[in-house]
Amino acid sequence: YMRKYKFINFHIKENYYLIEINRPKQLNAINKGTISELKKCFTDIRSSTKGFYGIIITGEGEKSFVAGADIVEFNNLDKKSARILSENGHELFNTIECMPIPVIALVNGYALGGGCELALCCHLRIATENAKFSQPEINLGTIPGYGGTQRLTQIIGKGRSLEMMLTAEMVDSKLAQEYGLVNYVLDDKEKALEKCISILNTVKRKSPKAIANVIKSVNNFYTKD
Ligand code: DAK
Repeated sequence: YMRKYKFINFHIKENYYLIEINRPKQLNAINKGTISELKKCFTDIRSSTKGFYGIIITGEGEKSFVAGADIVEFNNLDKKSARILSENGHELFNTIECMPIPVIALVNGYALGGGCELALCCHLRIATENAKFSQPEINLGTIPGYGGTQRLTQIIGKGRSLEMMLTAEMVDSKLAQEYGLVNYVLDDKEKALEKCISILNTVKRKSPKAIANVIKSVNNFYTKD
């Protein structure tokens, strides 16, 4: 049994799962509904990983992975609802980070704000040439709301991470590769998908228990309590 979703497309492939954020008119910005659907989807997957070697998450179309949190929703946020939103985002992104099978972000275009944070909680990032990363929250007078201050710093280091978060400047795919923000850059989405699948085909020959334990142990390096 698998659910139907409104804001995401969920594909069950032969031995991996493919999730597409499907709000192309909003450049796949993630609203509250998308966060809760992703939460349900990853929770379902977590209980049926047998025979599945990974999860690929991407944005519908060629232009954007996720252009951030849905800023239209920000208009009517008060202190309490902002806190709930941030907590829900944190829960989802922690869930993704702790999945027992590898999660690969196929970053096809804009990965801004919450979209960059979504890519960061995945285990690997494979980008297309037109990918652009940024943490522009400072322009809205706030900070990354879903754990980006920690994860970006873990992945690219303090100096680069502070520069991205203080300037809000976009980092293109070439610089992202130099930073180690992405594992690989491919010409287009089709080639990037092939690369994701080829990585998963390599991983699938390993012990599922060892894979889960590698992810768990690496995550432990960053756990403070
Ligand atoms: N939310 C909602 N709609 C969006 C959107 C977004 N983030 N990004 C783009 N769209 C919509 C545009 O409004 C436009 O809609 P229509 O006008 O067609 O109705 C459509 O997508 C196409 O966009 P453009 O016409 O602007 O396309 P361009 O190619 O000209 O420009 C762009 C692409 C990505 C440069 C531009 O769309 C842009 O600057 N978008 C906004 C990017 C952005 O600022 N994202 C937010 C990042 S900050 C927190 C919780 C969460 C967060 C922080 C705190 N707490 C609770 C504490 C997270 C913050 C963020 O994610």
